[in-house]
Amino acid sequence: MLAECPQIEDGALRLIAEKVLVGERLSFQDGVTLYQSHDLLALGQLAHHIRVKKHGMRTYFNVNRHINPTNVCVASCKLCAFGRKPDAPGAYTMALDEALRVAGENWSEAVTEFHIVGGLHPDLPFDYYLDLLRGLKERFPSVHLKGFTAVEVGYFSHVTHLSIREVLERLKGAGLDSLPGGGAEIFAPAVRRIICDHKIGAHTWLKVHRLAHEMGMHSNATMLYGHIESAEDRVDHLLQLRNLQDQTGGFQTFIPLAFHPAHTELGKLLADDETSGFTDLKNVAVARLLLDNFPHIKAYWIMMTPRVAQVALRFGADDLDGTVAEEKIYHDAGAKTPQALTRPELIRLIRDAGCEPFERDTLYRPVTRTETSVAVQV
Ligand code: V47
Repeated sequence: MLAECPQIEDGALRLIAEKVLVGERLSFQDGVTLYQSHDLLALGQLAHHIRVKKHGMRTYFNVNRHINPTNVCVASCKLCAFGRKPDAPGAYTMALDEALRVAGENWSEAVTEFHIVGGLHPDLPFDYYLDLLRGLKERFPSVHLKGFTAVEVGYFSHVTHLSIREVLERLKGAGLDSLPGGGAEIFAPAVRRIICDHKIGAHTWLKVHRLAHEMGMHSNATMLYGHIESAEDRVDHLLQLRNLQDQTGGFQTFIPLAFHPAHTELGKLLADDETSGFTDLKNVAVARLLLDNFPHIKAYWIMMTPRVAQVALRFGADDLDGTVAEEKIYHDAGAKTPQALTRPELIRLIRDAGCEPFERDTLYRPVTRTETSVAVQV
């Protein structure tokens, strides 16, 4: 394939290309070199090579729904526009029956996943979350419950005085099937102190995921980029994830998340506005190249727009996430993307990019549909 990339002029990048082509693991320094490179097409071509080796042109998506039971949050993370103090305008907390009603809105047989995350509420008892999971499982037994970031799990442990393992066991016992990848941000303590001072540190984030994997649950991982972090911080973050994955194999998907500055304290500190399409594609490609043991890289269309997410399918990504209905965290931070896409819209984006749509459940098993079940769209 090097013959197919004669345009790689940078000697260091050519050496990395050779490693990628023989399946050799990339080093910390390789990661920094990749981030420093502006040869996006070369990065994309190498990442696409790995994507094709792992998945061919198959491109995964699912039909899911986000449920954010509360935006009330004791933390005041500078990166976040979603969290509110209890008495602040726009603060909300759903009563249990309301959360169950929201889950069932526009309900169709097509939904296979509820993605449940929220703020760190000062007063809601842990039983609220257990009852929510039980209620969802009872009403929607076929739907996978992916919920609670490691930050929420750490907070539940803090307020209940239960160990993290016990919290996870109780959540699992109430119906939780897997964990989403949120709250990872950037592991480097100096950056974390500024962007999300009130959150658990890297050690606890990784511990929550390690324990979940040991208990047989899968999870995802994210990285928030495009703020004050350096290339070295990003590579360090990715390699810490790769290291845990070597030990547990429990991660399914990595999702690079671009920082959206609107209505955030962090946004006021930054000279630059939103990330560029170039940076978004680079982060997808570098993640695909460094995270050799992660099965999937997700181009989260909500965050990078459907247009850039579609292009990312040829820069290392093999998953577009899902229909999402209805996203709040990014839209509170100024995202101009729609709050939902339909199944046919996702399929069209994938086909347009010359890829093969593959509807999956949360565990990447195929979802087969009858004529009637796809006739009802979310
Ligand atoms: O952890 C919060 C990020 C994450 C902002 O696991 C922000 O399948 C940008 O983790 N600008 C939550 N990002 C979203 C998340 C996620 C999304 C889709 C799929 C999955 C999955 C996980 O959103 C937070 C934080 O990193 N975030 N505020 C902001 N202003």
